[in-house]
Amino acid sequence: MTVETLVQRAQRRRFLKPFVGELLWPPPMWLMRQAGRYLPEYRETRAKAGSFLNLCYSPKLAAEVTLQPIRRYGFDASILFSDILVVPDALGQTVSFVEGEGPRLDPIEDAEGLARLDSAQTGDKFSTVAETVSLLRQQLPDETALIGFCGAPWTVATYMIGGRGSPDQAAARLMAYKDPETFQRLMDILVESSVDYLSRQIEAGADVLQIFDSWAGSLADNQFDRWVVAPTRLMVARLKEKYPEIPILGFPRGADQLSASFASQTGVDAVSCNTAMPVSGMVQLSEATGRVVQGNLDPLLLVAGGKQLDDRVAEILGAMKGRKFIFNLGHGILQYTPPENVSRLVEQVRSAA
Ligand code: 1CP
Repeated sequence: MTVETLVQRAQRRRFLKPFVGELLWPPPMWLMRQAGRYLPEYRETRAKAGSFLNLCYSPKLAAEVTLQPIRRYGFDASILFSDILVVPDALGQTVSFVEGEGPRLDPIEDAEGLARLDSAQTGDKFSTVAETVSLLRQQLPDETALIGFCGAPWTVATYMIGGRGSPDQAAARLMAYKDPETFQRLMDILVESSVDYLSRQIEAGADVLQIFDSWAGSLADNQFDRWVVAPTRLMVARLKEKYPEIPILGFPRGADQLSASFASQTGVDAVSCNTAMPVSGMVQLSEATGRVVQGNLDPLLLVAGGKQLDDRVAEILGAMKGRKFIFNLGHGILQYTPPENVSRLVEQVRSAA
């Protein structure tokens, strides 16, 4: 397949300009989890779909909810509507979403549980998601970039082993200490299936990828190198070999001081910073790595609104001006965010001088 060159796509889609080294001001912007429950139109489509996974596997409905925040706010990028847990689901693990509580999986406890995963059967579900990407590329405005994504192997493994979200990811960290061979096999399976999943998204029309490592911050530095850096580096290498024109954003949430070495060792084109990263840290990261930096407004401040929001946005913009920067939140938008606060934010970023 011939992918249009990045330089060509960047002429039409301003989101891509920082990736070809063009400094752009006001900076491009989008918000993590920009499609979701804070929007009444999302809640309506979500109700129509029935279950959350059904929404992920209904290309027309998934495309519709992806487009909703673009219609409202005109962000520079849209992100495919899906979930990081589509990969374990496609591998045959039982995954469900309990209303108001989050994901539940039948946890993998040992090598035997791991042996029940079946990489050979992922194709149907992955191609259903790829169909959403194709629909989106037809329906999106030509100037809007389309982000494909998956979870990083470490973060996806925390759910597969813990069976649910947890504050400390103890179950996965314990297995990684006690049985690193089994844990490594799980990483290998996830690298393989995630590269396949992302490749299909690229083939269907994704412009850029983001790899979400939401729980990267819970690991000691040696474990971080082994379970965050190494699998991500492998994924990036495999993807870059096939698709050198597709930029990759990494989101090692909570990596803090390890962010710069994460960037250089994995080969990602951009690093997304969470809220706890100081603004001065984003500046340093930009200088030390030369990569695109994305971040990092506190999602709770977007709920609060008002002068504090305006001031903090101005502070971030002031520090990042003149750098390859993408404006975003430090983590996903919260359910109780007033949609009008998002309008106010968009207006402020768009009028950045
Ligand atoms: O019922 C609903 O509507 C459920 C809420 C919801 C939504 C809107 C879930 C359940 N997933 C999603 C979509 C989603 N998830 C997107 C879509 C696109 C967009 O950004 O607009 C993306 C990129 C994700 C990624 C995701 N899912 C992550 C990584 C990013 C992050 O927020 O840290 C993680 C950890 C998940 C797991 C997950 N899925 C859903 C929930 C509530 C969770 C978190 C569970 C926990 O508390 O650990």
